[in-house]
Amino acid sequence: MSRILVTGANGQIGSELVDVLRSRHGASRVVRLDLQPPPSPDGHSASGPFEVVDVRDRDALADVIGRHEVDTIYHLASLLSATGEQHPDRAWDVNLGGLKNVLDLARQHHLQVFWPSSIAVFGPSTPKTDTPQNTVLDPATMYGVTKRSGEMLCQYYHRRYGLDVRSLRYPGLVSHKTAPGGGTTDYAVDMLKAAAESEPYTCFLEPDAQLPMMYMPDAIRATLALMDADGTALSVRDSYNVAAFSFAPQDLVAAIQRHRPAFGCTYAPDERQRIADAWPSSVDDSTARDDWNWAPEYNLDAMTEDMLSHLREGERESGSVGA
Ligand code: NAD
Ligand code: AKB
Repeated sequence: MSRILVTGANGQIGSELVDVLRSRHGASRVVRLDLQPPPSPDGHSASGPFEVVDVRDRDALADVIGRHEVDTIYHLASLLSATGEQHPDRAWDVNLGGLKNVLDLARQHHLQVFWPSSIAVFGPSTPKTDTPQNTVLDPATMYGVTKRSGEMLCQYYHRRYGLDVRSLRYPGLVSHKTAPGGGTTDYAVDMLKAAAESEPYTCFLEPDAQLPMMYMPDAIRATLALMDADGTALSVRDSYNVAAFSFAPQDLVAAIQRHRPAFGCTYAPDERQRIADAWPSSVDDSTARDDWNWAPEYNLDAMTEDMLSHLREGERESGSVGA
C-alpha cells in the first residue's frame, strides 16, 4: 500500500495538512516526519505512523521512504525567515540540504513532490504591488535565498529528470491550530491570539507594513488543488504565485475591533521590519488562476471572525476564558 510522507509534520502547515490528507486517504496512509514526536498528541493526531528523522540525513529518509512504500512527499521541513536570519548556516543546510535529499530520493523512487516556496523570494528590486509571476527575484534574507535556490532546483529536476515536483509561493499564513514557527508574518496570529484572550498586543512590525496573507484553509486547498491538477496544465515549474488578500497590522487591528472594540495594539518594530520591507505588499496570482483554477475563499473579515471564534473555543476548552 503506497503512502504519503509529510516532513515538518508538527509545524503550522504540517499539523493541518496531515489532518486533511488523513481524512482523504486514511490515517495509516499518511506518515508524519519531524525532529521530535508531536508535543501533546490529541486523539486524532496520536494515531498513525510517525518518524523522528532529520531531513538532512539522506540514509534515514531513504529508509523511511522504502519501509513505508512512499509515493508522494509533502516536504515542509524548513527554518523560516526570522529564525533563518538568526541561524543562516543552519537555514542553508536544512532548507536546501533537505530539499536536495528529497529530490534525489524522489527521482530514484519516482515520487511526486510538493515543496513550498514563499513571498520571501522577492526582494527590494521586485515591483512591490501586484508582483508578477516572472519578475526580479533578489531575496534579502538567507531564507529567501534558500527558497529561490530551491525553486530553481525543483525546476531543474523537472526539466532534466522529468520529476513531478510542484510548488507554491505561500504568502504569510494565519491559523489557529499550531503556532507559527519563527516567521515575519507570525505577528498576525499572535495579535489574534492576544485579542481572543482579551489582552493588548505589542506588534513587532510597523502599523502600515502591508503584506500578502492567506488563511490556512485556503492554503491547504491551494496545495491539494495544485497536487491534483493535470500536470500538462502546469506552465510553472519553479513556483506559483498564490494570493488571497493583503493587510497591514493596523488593518488587522481594525478588523479585530469590529468584534472586540476594546482591543488595543501598540507598536515596537524590531529587526523583522527589515525583512518585511523587502517583501511585496500584494502578489499577482493570475497564472495560478488560469492554469489550475485557483481562487481563495476567505477575506480579512471572514478570516478574523473564524480565527477569533476558534481561538476563543480553544481558550474555553483549556479553561482560561469564562463562558
Ligand atoms: P514551521 O516552522 O511551523 O514547521 C516546520 C517544521 O519543520 C517544524 O515542526 C520543525 O521541527 C521541522 N523541522 C525543522 N528542521 C527540520 C529538520 N532538519 N528535519 C526534520 N524536520 C525539521 O513551518 P511552517 O509554517 O509549517 O512551514 C512549512 C513550510 O512552508 C516551510 O517550507 C515554509 O518555508 C513554508 N512557508 C510557510 C509560510 C507560513 O506562513 N507558515 C509561508 C510561506 C512558506
Ligand atoms: C515567514 O514570515 O517567514 C513566512 C513566510 C512568508 O515565508 N511566514
